[in-house]
Amino acid sequence: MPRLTPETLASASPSTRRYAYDRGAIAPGIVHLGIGAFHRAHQAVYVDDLLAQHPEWAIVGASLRRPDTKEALEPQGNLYSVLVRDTSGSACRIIGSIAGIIDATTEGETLLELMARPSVRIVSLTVTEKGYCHDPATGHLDLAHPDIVHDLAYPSTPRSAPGFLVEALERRRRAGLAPFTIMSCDNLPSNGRTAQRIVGEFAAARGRELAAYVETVAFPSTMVDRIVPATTDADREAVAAMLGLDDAWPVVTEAFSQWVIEDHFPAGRPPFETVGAQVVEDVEPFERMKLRMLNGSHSTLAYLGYLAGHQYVADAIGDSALRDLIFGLMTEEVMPTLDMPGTDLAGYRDALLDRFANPALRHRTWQIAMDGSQKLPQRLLGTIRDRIAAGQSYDRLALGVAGWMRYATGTDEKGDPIDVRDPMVDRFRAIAAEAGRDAEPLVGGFLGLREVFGTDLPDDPAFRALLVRLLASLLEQGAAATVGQVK
Ligand code: CS2
Repeated sequence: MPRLTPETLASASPSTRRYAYDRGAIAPGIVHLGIGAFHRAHQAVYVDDLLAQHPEWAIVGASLRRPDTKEALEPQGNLYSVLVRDTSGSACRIIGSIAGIIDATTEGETLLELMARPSVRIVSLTVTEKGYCHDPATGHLDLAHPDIVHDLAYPSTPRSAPGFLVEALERRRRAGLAPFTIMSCDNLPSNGRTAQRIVGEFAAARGRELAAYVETVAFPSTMVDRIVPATTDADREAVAAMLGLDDAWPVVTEAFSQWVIEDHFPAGRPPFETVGAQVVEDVEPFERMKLRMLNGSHSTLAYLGYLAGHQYVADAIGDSALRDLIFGLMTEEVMPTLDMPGTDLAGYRDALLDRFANPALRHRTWQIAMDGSQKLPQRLLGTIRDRIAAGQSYDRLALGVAGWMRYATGTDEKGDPIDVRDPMVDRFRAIAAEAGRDAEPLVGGFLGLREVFGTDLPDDPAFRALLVRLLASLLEQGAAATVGQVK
């Protein structure tokens, strides 16, 4: 089968929607760091809808870790397809908004030169939680992080996102240019403020004048939402059958998509509101709602679902005990912590339960379980803190945390190893090796991870005792039985 390229595009199956502009006339106004599946199914689609009217806002995407996206898409002229799937069927669309891809591991200088060009006015980010090289409990830059140590020693050949951002800003400063706007699209609390703190601290470590310039940078917060599981070979085959062309790396997603953007772009922005994004004064209530409701539920389902033997989210939410747990977690424990006048939170919850149940998306619990140390604070622990402060119960949220601890021990309920992916996995191994299968020392060991739990939660005796009880039950009775008991 021929490969998807600008030349073969005309032969794609006529039912396929495709970009509606002259790609020869588009120019990059956005540089995006972290061009993974999520970005390609989310921001790049919104931009694809804009380019016919606003050709100056195309995207050049960069990968900071691996060359694989560039290797897959460059032979396709950076065209790729987005396959939307749910119970009502599937639809394929070809996206043209990626004007170029840079492999930052070998082309760092090309990336920095581009970021320093006046025509680039936005640098956006989906580098995942760990890409911020920060301490998740406090939100401050981790100055001992190996990539940060490297980037401060060799600032003109950076590896990390903060390193690239600050070096590019330094070049703009020296050239007498205005800064670009930095738009975080990661699932972090107040992601704009978090990015600002980290980039500001990195700049301060480089020098005073640079730090002063970085203070003039705008960091709008955003809330992003679209479920995008990792692409599989079966997805590639499905796309090829629909297109009549081979696409080396399509992305598969749901119909739902949401993007809420804080309106703070002094260097200019595309009219995102004309293509379905919500441009608002204050994003934080939306972010908190999404992180606590969607992602908090997702992580809880991922750990407990994995332990109970569910490979996919749709199977986990199809398990009535887990569904009851997630329904109760959102209704009883999360919704009361959210202050969202005018938002139908029960409707939002019900829509989430439907989205999780989408049988056409094969979203692995193992995928969501990744990087728990970076995710737990904003997904579960912040809510627990609010519940403790209000003197209210949080058993279901605590079960999510205990599920994470059980998962992080690295052995499943059959005694088989779990492939735990997390920047702190070596510390999990040491904790599990020392504590064995005894809940009390395990909880003590995990709560000792201050980067995750801060200093307040480990000192709360009721929180600790609840975790010990739940983890003991997970170890002795297993996830399925324990989930059924927590009300
Ligand atoms: C998921 C998210 O992998 C994960 O941790 O919870 O990627 C989730 O699918 C997105 O935030 C949905 O918008």
